[in-house]
Amino acid sequence: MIKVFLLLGSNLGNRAETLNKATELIANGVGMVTAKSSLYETQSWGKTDEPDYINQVIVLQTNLPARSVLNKVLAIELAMGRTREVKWGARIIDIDILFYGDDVIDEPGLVVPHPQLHNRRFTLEPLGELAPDLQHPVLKKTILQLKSELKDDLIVKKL
Ligand code: PH2
Ligand code: MG
Ligand code: MG
Repeated sequence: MIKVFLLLGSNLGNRAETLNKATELIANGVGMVTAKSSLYETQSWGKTDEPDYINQVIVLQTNLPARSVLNKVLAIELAMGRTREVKWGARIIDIDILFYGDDVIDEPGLVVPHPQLHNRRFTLEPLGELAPDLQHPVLKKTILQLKSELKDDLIVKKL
């Protein structure tokens, strides 16, 4: 079994309910959900005039290859009404793969570890709650170390 970390995010509609629904769909179709972080209300990163997000990290155990995990979470996004208009635009649901075990993957549409995770407080705070000592397989630093070097000052509030 591979341990997979996913980041969930929503900044439209009933955000908390959306994340719970997404977790349920992931548990039913992708793999066993073994841990969930708290919910965090987070300022929008990248496009700062967007509504605040709720973000959460969940941990999954699965035998599926990374590409299948990706295809399944993209299908869940679509089933939940996700549309893609502008980069970093508001969205009902976004599900990103942060880590797929220790694997380093760089393929079209599938880059793991997530190439931006170390730059984003909205990711490192919930990730640090679940796995502070996890080593980033490319940067060779723990989540705690990455958090201490973080330059992102956008507000991230644990709910
Ligand atoms: N996702 C983005 C862009 N900006 N900001 C926050 N706070 N949370 C997100 O999940 C997020 C974002 C692109 O996927
Ligand atoms: Mg994203
Ligand atoms: Mg995404």
